[in-house]
Amino acid sequence: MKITGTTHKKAAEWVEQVRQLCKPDSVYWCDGSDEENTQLCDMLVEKGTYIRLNPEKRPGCFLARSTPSDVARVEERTFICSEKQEDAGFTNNWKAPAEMKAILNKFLDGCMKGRTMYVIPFCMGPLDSPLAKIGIEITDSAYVVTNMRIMTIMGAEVLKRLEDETQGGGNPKRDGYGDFVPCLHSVGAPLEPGQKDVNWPCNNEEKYICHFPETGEIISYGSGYGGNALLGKKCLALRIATTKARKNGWMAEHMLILGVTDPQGRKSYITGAFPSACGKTNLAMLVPPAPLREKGWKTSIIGDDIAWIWPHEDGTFHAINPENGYFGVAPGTSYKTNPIAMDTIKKNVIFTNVGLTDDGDVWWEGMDGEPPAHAIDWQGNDWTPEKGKEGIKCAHPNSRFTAPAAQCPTLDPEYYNPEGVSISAFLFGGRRATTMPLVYQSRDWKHGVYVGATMGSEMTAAAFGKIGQVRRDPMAMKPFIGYNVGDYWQHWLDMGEKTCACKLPKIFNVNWFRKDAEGHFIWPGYGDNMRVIDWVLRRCRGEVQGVETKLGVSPAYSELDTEGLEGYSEEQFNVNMNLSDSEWQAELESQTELFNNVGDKLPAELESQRQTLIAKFH
Ligand code: SAT
Ligand code: MN
Repeated sequence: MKITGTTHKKAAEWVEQVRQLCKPDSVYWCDGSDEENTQLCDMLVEKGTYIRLNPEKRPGCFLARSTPSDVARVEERTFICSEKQEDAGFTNNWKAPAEMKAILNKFLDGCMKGRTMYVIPFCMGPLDSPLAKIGIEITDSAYVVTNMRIMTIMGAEVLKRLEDETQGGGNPKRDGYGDFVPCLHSVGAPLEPGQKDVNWPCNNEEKYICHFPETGEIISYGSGYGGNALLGKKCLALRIATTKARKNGWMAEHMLILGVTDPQGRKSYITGAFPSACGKTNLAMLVPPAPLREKGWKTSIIGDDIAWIWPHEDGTFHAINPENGYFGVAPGTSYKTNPIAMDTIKKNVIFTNVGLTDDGDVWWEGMDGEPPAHAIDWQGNDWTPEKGKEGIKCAHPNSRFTAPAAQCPTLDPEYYNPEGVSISAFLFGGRRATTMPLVYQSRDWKHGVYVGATMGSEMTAAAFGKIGQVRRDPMAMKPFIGYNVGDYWQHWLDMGEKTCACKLPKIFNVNWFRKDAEGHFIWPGYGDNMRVIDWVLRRCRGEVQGVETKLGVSPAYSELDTEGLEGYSEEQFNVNMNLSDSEWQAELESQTELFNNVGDKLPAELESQRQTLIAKFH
């Protein structure tokens, strides 16, 4: 169904206003149809932005290569533009809205010259969900359109819903009913008449990823990559959503949602927040180890990145995944580490910045089998395993696949449920070689909030500081909280009052990455993490006692299902669970830096939680 405009007055006016400012050659309203997608992909192939992969090996798949300067989110260029600086807080860059709008308007004026302006109506979350958010992204990138089509519900159906809402249709309980989130994106590369376009247009000098929480707008300029450009994801579903969630009593979190069926056939759901490089996507797609599978354990996935959570009428917290696809890191993904992901990305996938094999398939570091004898790397150069030995990567470390959730073989049927799923437990977990035990349950909600707030992870890449150094990443949300982190923690504490303690999700901390004295990982990780989740779920049901420790409740060795787990003795378990007074004194001391940075907005409760632990580990 072709669309040419909308009866939604505010949307129509906004699109016209943007058209006048950005001055594109033409305006195109996306209907989200297959035909439209085929046309856009064909056009991108013709332009050179997309390479069509071998239809026998990867049907319906394309490869895009970005410019080397545009390969990831740019946190230094990401801004929260609230009226008051204190409403952005120390985790965000800040500029006053009027000042930022003045800067942006200069760049936006004529920024789409020579290009088509695409209007993308999209919805995050099932259309009928009370938490669903309708957005309209305006972009001058067809690459963005084709990715948004995978990552969101997109097109005519969404626009019709928005229009219907002005007539009383749809779900009147939807947060944001009748309205939409305006998301403006430009690659910032206008074309002069006759000027030939490049494969990956972007602006190498200027990038601005801006959020206006008070008016709920997003404006992104200069980048065409990932979360900078697919505005439904980190910009809407996290930064803007956190501000709406705070106002309206729900939570927008950087969490996976995993379904687990136990041998009795009982289904439970947990969510988990993990900083980057801690195996979040692998956990979301976890396959239980053979002995547990044989007993009847099964897993399913709802989400791998973002959870929207609210106190449901049934008294428990429910969650939906606002996304419609997976934008996953390719390198390291293999049948060994993540068979579910490998099966999800067989067709209809957009690959960005991975390697291209001579037979028209994709390749990246860590894929199963031998590296190809020859390939084209992500920058378009010849690549051989010899080059690999010299440290030249075939795929960029942040290369991605964009794959439809519906293609995931273990997608949970409740993924489509507008009411979401009831959550039994929240997991927090960073990468820590020392200090943190394999798993413990926090004493209560408030203690759990403290555990999440002080979460830290050792860096595996030099991007954020020294390798091995602990970077604090509260709730894995440091770059994604759209307001002051102190207020965000207070919101978490307040959420604990929304229902009786017995119905709140139980909060656990896990650490898959502890090392022994020789520097080896103690816990095997990957699928075996199911054994920890089994204990977590039995704790939630009150079926195991656990043992009290200075931190909370941890499993007794006998409570952990270790069947078939070779080489994990009780002795190793004890090393895995050990709490060292000196390590904990250092840990608690190092948390002061974070708390001092938060300053006046630090909820007293969190410092009091820290003091309680200091007294225990003195
Ligand atoms: O590029 S995204 O922001 O979508 C993914 C990530 O960097 O976490
Ligand atoms: Mn993420």
